[in-house]
Amino acid sequence: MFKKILIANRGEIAVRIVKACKEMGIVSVAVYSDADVNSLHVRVADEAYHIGPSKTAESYLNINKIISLAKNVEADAIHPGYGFFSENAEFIRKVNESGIKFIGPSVESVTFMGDKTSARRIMRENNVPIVPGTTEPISSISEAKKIAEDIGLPIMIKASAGGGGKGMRKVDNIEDLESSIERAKNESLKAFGNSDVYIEKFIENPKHIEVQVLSDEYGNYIHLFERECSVQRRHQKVVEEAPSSSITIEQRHRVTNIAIQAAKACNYYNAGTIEFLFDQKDNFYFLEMNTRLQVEHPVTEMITGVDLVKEQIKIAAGQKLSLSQNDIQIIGHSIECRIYAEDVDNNFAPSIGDILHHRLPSGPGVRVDRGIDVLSEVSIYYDPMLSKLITWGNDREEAIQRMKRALGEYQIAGVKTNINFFYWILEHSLFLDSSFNNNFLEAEFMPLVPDKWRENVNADYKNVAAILGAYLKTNGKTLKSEKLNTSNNSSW
Ligand code: MV4
Repeated sequence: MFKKILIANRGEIAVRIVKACKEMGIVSVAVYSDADVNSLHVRVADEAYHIGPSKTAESYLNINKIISLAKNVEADAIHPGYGFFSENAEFIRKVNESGIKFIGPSVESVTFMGDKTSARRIMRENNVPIVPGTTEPISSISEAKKIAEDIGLPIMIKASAGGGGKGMRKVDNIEDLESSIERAKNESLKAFGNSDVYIEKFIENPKHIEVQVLSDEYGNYIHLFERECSVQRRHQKVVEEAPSSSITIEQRHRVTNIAIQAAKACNYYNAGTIEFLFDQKDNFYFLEMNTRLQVEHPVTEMITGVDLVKEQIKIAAGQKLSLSQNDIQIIGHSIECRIYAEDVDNNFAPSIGDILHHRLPSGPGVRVDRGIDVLSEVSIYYDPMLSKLITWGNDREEAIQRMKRALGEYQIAGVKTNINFFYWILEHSLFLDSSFNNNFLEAEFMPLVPDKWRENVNADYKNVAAILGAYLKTNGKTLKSEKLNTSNNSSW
């Protein structure tokens, strides 16, 4: 087993990885930029090293600095977390060449799955259903026209180097095809340094269902069931849950089997996720494979009891999977809310500032994965996600009730948060009966007038955080403590 792991990341996921290291008796090494001097991951790791300025390109995304630091501190492995270097083939290759172990998949798996057209080709060759469309980049407008006519409009134009919805464009009319392709190519070139785009049939109102897989370096594969992530805003997931309450046992059986086939198709090892679009005609279509640990991994941990980060570390250390498929059972239901420092009523603009007060929810079935603490700072440089609030219940209803109870206990002051927004989601009839699809927030929330949506939220659960923040800022002089009772106060 490794003696020392360098964590090439920050925030809540770095803190999460430190926890796994501690449980395994492995020394954890944090890295941090100027802006992260006071960050929680720096405080909890066994060792912490400054790696440069706040801009990610000069710190968290500086390959040479991170690898040479890992060598200097004699780390025997690097965990990339998610984002940053987690799916960067050049980084993985250089880590491997340095003799340090990368905790994640091979360069080849990441390369094949990173190019979305090559991923589609590999999946098709291995009988994994893909969305109808092209498996090579578009080479001419006339070719694109013919394909669009064959599969029928509307279609999606997607960037080969994209993923997660970046560089995606819907085309409804054939007259718009040429200009849409031109624009998609330009955007893709700017965003990814590659202008290749391909075509997919547009799937109407799908659900996003993804399957967690684990595999070792000896060809053993298991799945840990699915997560439902259909509540998204601008391709950012907002609420995730496991298992999905929109699929039958037969559909679960089918999609998990397809996911294992997909992982085998690229000789995958370590933790990975296969994303599917699930349409209204009972089809699962391969969308992409995420070759990393995902933000929403805790809901899978909560329903299976498996610690995915520890499993990742064991696999990278060359151990065989100690779990077989029969060991993995779904127990209960889990939901995750991504708590962001943002202003919901100002188009979800990031809310920057110092964390003046932070008190976490607790009690039965509650977990918080956080990257912040009192006196840490939400800066402009990084994603403003503060924490992930995760609940577990014997069934979905209990998980939802616990989530609402925990949201009410969550106190944070210094930045605006989206905490109250979750009551609106968790009390919505489409969420409650699981009939929501990918269009849910766009159709149901975005048309609402700012601030008016709060009137539809059950007052019993309203969060005290905003008022508490105002209270702290005034040192208790102007606001009396009874104002903290929010049950008939509309200014929260
Ligand atoms: C699609 C689609 C419809 N048809 N592809 C891909 C990445 C994901 N973040 C959004 N993606 C979509 N790809 C085809 N061919 C619709 C979406 C989509 C979506 C999918 C699942 C959950 C939420 C979504 C929100 C907007 C668009």
